[in-house]
Amino acid sequence: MSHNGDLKFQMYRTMLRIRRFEEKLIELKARAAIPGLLHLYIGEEATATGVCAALRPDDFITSTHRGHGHCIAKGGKLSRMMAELFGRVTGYCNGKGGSMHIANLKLGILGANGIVSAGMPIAGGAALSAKMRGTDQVVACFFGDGGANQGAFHESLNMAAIWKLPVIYVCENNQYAISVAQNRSSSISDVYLRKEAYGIQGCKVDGNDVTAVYEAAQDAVQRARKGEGPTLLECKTYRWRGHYEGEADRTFTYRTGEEIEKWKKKCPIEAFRKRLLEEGTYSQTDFDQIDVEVKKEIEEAIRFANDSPFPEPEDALQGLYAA
Ligand SMILES: Cc1ncc(C[n+]2csc(CCOP(=O)(O)OP(=O)(O)O)c2C)c(N)n1
Ligand SMILES: [Mg+2]
Repeated sequence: MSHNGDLKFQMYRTMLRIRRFEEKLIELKARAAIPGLLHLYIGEEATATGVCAALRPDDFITSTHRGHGHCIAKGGKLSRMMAELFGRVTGYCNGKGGSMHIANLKLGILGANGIVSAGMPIAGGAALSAKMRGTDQVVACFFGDGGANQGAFHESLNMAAIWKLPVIYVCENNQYAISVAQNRSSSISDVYLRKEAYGIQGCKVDGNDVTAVYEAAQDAVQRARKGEGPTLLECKTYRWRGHYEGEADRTFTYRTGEEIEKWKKKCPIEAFRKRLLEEGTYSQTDFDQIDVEVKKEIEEAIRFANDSPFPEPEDALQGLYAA
């Protein structure tokens, strides 16, 4: 049975593509097949997927250092992302950006970003541009619980509030900023409560429940399109891997194995698969088929990346922006 057009099935597929893509990266990184730092999104897939499912292709996102999930959910091709991670010329940034700089204007992906919260002012700028051009495009701005304590957070939300900019500020509260637990860096555990300080709308949702995220994002997107201003949407979630891939040795110094196991039981993909099976619209055969398709897509992405050339040394200064 084909469910390709169905939103729920699409969301399931997107989450699985993110998960399998990054699982492959774990393997590649372990044998040093790719250069650079990798911050994996495994465990948090429902957040990017639910938010981006509420967007149109011509809407924008700004991303973070943990950006693979955002990019895939906004329509990024696994082949061009893989090529970027391999440093090949066919990658989204011609192989010069790597994991933390993947951007593609055609897809509305305004960039992953190695600087915490640096996407927040960019989101405000893109939203102001949409408003001035008289389009009804909106911007989803992803950032972490750590990012919520940066000055750029305050300045961006304040300005977006007074100018009623069409931004959905999506706080991915995975409870840690590197090794710092959120309760050591903030006196409140719910970031969305800060909406009061700016006079904007906001709420919190289970960031591991893709339909809850989708519905909350849809409300926020509708308000933004109507010119009713920004929303602060907090998604409670958890990262399964270390802060960056390779951190494993330090993991148990700031969080316990039991805590990680507890969250693994709340796997967003597994929970959604169970729910869809219970609803009875999809059978195990549908899920088996999707597994095969995604596996094949990833193998093809690796083949594409491996077959692509490195950039030429004389092109080193092409496509750079510097003052
Ligand atoms: C301005 C700035 N300060 C510090 C860092 C180092 N740094 C990289 S990621 C990170 C933690 C970010 O935590 P959070 O925003 O919660 O995102 P998460 O890694 O949990 O997804 C820090 C402090 C940085 N990249 N940029
Ligand atoms: Mg965090």
